[in-house]
Parts: sequence; C-alpha cells; structure tokens
Amino acid sequence: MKKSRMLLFAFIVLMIGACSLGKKDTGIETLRTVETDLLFGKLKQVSQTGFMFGHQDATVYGIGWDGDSARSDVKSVCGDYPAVCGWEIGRIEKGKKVSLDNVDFDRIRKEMILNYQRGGINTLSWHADNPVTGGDSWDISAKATVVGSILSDSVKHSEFLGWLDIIAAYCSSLVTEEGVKIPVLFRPWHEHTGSWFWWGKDFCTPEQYKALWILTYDYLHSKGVDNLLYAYSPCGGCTKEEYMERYPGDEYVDLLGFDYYQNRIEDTESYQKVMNETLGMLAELGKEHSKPIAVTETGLMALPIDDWWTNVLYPILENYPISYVLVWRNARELENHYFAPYPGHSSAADFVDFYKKAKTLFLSDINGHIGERMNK
Ligand code: BMA
Repeated sequence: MKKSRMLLFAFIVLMIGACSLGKKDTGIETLRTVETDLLFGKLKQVSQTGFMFGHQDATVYGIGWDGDSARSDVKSVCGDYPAVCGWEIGRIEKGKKVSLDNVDFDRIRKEMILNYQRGGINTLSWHADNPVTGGDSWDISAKATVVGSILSDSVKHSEFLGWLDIIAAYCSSLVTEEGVKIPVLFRPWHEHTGSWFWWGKDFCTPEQYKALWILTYDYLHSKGVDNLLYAYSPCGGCTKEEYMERYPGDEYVDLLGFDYYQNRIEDTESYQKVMNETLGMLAELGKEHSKPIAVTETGLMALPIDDWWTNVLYPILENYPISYVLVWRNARELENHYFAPYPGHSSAADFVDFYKKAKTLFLSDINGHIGERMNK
C-alpha cells in the first residue's frame, strides 16, 4: 500500500473510532427513535392540559367478553377509548405464546399497533417469572438469592440475558405496516419498595436493584432497542428517601410513577391522604429531575363506591401535574377483579361525569391535538 493511501486508511480508521466513541458518549440520545422522543415530549406536555386516563389490557378483554375486536369496557361506558393502554408481557421470557393473563402476545402486538395508530399511548408491565425457582413473580421462597444470582451466577446471568433477548425481539417487532416502530413506555421491576415480588426490597440490596435495572436497560440498548422509554414505579406511601433509595439514575429513567390502590370502602380517607402525600412528593421530584410523573397503577377493586371517580379519585388528581393515571385490568376470569366500570355497573354514570371533567383526557382528547380539547 502506498504511504499516502496508508495515511488515508489510518485517518479513516481513526475517524470511525472517534465516531463510535462519540456515539458511546451520547448513547442515550442516539438510541431513541424520533417517535420515542415525541412520546417523551407528549408525556411532558400533556400535564399542562390535564391527565390522560389509562386502563390495563383495555381492548383485549373485559367483563363478559374476551377477544372481541375494537371493544373496551371504558369505551362502552363513555364512548371513548382510554388515552393510555397498559399491556402485560409476563411469561414472554419463557417463550410462551400467551401471557400469564392468557392473552396471546401476537394479539397484544396487534392491539398496541392499533392503539398507536389511533393516537394512543402504550405502556408495558412485566411480571417476570422467578428465574431461580421457576415460580411466578410472587414466588419469594428463594428469599434474597434471585437478583444476586442474575447478577453474579454466570449460568443464571446468561439465562437472564436470554430473557432480555426475547423482550428485545418483541419490542423491535412492534412495527406498523408502514414500517414505523412504535414507541412504548416500559415499566419493569415495579413496586420494588414492597416485598411481594422476587425483586422486592427485602430480597435485594439497593445496589443490586439498581444493577438489575441498569443491566436491563443497557442490554436492551445493546440489542438496538430504541423505541422504549422507562418508567420507574415504586409503591405509593413511601418517603422521598425510600422512593429514591433504589433509583437507578436520571439517565436510566424517563418517567417517575408509583402504584397505590384503595383496598376497602372504609379506606377512602387514608387512600386520599397517601395519594396526596405521594403526589406532592412526586411533583417535587418531577421538577427536580425534569421528568414527567404519573400514577402508573391505581384503583378500587370492583368499585363498591358509586361516585369513586368524581368524589375520590378526581379531587386528588386535579391538583397535580401528572401525565396519566392507569387503573388495572377488568379480569374476565376472576370474580370481582376489575377496576374500570362496564355498562350497567353502579359506578358507570359517575365514570361518565369523570370523563366530562375538565382535566381528564381520553383518546379523542389527545389524538395528535394535545392542548386542544377535542370532544368535550
Ligand atoms: C395482578 C392481578 C393478576 C395478574 C397480574 C398481572 O395485579 O391482576 O391477576 O396476573 O396483575 O397482570
């Protein structure tokens, strides 16, 4: 090779090295699609207008139905789809065809894409099985060994990376017919300030929890997953110190949330108190960390309070700059395990009033027009 060519070759090699180093330095930005950045902007912006309403598994089943197309209990009650749809991918890591709630993963993909095309937002939860015992997420029998094994036992570590490969492939397959990879808010390792999941607080140290989160984040990035935002959601009712104790860091989290439920009719006051305290804290944290905030899960199972929507939930939420609130699923296979009303339910009329409130945003309110009130 001529000297001049060799110099040119060395220059090119150096430039490629410099470029990839530059990429590494700014890895977070370069690993997000335009649509994912837009979703982040939407989540931040929407709280200036109101808060979006979300429902878990909204369009795949409900009370008295399973698998119908374009159906949703929320829509049947108020005429509009939720703005946010939550989906559960537990058991995908085992290569199963259906989730732990018996929904086909192909159907979930289809519904996520449809929801995106309608202008809605998708969020994913992951009740991952226990990689040590083979039990479910709630199997805490192995106590403090599970997260530790994923991090330091080479066999468990590589098995776990295999699980993440499946998640990466699934997320990368969320593509419209036009070739748009849809953006998704991923909410892994949730409710970790409690101790009912194997990744809960009694079963790993703060450092181990953070390492699990960062491993998940970095590995998915390394597999080219560029359509995810990440939601952090401890349990409500914790102090700021508890909330932040296991926080993996601003560069690994896009939205700050929490999960908190009302368990009994007589808990209304304490539910409102805890929600207000947690939301007050979260509003501060959101500002300090420049992150959107949300109530990532809430609800009152079977809704035995007819005016729960306008008299319990709304008076809390209207005071805080949250992007969305999501209520849990309307299980078709369990008795009284539902969190949104269905036609004929005793809280349905109140839900319609909630829907009409100034700050609640449903699909047609946000459909590309955040800031303009479309349907009310
Ligand atoms: C829980 C319950 C379970 C379900 C799990 C994951 O809160 O609804 O029945 O399997 O969420 O969706």
